[in-house]
Amino acid sequence: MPRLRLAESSLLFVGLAFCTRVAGALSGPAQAPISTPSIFAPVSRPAVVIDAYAWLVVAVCGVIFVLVAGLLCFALLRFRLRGDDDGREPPQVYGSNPLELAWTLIPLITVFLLSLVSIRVVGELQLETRPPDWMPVTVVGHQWWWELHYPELGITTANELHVPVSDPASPRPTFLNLQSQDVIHSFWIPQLAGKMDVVPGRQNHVWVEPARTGVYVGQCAEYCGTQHANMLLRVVVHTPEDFERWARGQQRQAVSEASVAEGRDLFLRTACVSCHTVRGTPAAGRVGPDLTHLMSRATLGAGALRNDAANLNAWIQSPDHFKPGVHMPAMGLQDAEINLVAGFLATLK
Ligand code: HEC
Ligand SMILES: [Cu+2]
Repeated sequence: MPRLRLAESSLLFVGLAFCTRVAGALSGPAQAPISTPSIFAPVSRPAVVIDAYAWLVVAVCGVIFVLVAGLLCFALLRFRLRGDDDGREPPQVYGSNPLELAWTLIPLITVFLLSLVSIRVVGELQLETRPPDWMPVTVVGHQWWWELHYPELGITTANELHVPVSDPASPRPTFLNLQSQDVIHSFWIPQLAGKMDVVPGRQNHVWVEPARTGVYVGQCAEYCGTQHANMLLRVVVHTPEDFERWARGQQRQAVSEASVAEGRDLFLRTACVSCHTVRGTPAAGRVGPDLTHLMSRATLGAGALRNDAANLNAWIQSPDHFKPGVHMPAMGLQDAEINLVAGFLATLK
């Protein structure tokens, strides 16, 4: 009974949609501008197209469900066992060509029409012809954080993707080239685009074209080890002017002679440099996130904790406390040394 199974899943889908809306309404104003990562509140083209397509399928399946369930209920009531029945089976009817034809052709036509729509939607998601104003970003999935490169702008950062808002009149989509450093991850920002696996040795692609500024949260969507749940991603959608400002800030070198020299020297003498890069210093490690503009990010450890002075100290002292199993060791520094190093990092705006 494939139609019934479809109907069941669409009912589940509608139920989930409803619960998400109710939960959204109950939870009140979300913490400031970060919107709930719901696939039912798309703000960017691939997600909008997928949302519309999903509702079309739900509507078609809903009609089928109502028809089938209605007929079933009708038959149950109309032909139920009544008091005046003699209990004998009514005459059975075998073979009706019009009926056979109807329940073969109607599902066939339905599936055929839906597949035509699917093909069109898949084509649209590929976006073969790119508008002139597109921006490339390379995303590298690591256990358990995201490395981000802007090849045209010469920017490297982590866990926070900044993109310009896209005006439908002159679209500015961002094309993401997805790679993995270790295992399979999955890149997913529910409000902006569908999920896309991030596979070692392969380059997958996804694009976003956000129509509204704001902060949209995403999450690795393929189990990738113990800290999979703490592999969050933020997408900050800026006005064009703000995006330029952000990009210029990132291109700048944050280290200067005026940087807290003691903390900087200690950082450079510690094994931190074999895993982290700070542009403008000899630190050029690639194992962990680029720290050149650490303080321009809102979180530490891919969303594990808020990025402030106290948390920075606590993280350096014991990253494992916040992300058990994390690939950054506690370096066994004295409290005073941690203060110095954190003091230096806190200047990297
Ligand atoms: C063996 C490699 C390694 C060493 C050594 C190392 N780190 Fe890390 N570090 C990492 C990795 C990997 C992460 C990302 C962890 C995650 O989010 O899962 C990280 C994350 C961080 C972060 C958070 C960055 C962000 O944007 O979320 C800071 C800050 C940091 N390290 C500072 C330091 C300091 C300071 C030292 C030296 C005392 C150090 N690290 C030594 C690998 C290392
Ligand atoms: Cu992952």
